[in-house]
Amino acid sequence: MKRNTFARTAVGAALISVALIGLAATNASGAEPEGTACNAADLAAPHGVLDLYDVVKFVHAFENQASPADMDDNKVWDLNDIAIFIDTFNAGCPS
Ligand SMILES: [Ca+2]
Repeated sequence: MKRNTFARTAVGAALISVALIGLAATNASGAEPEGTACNAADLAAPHGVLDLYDVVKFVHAFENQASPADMDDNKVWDLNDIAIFIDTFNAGCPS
């Protein structure tokens, strides 16, 4: 039980750190740097690379029921959206 609590705390702290780094990467206007997303899972800069920033942005959008996380565009945020995100993320950026 203590092990699970520690793991959750460590993962939570890591996610917060990544989110703060992501915020630092935004420019002065608050918009993300220019770039072209390589697929629907490429949600965060740097675009053209699928990484933890994209996962954090998806989780944040999913929690807030924001459009980037509605992967099948049906205005319902459910397991299907998570599955589509994972499949798209795992497909990777075209080389
Ligand atoms: Ca959906």
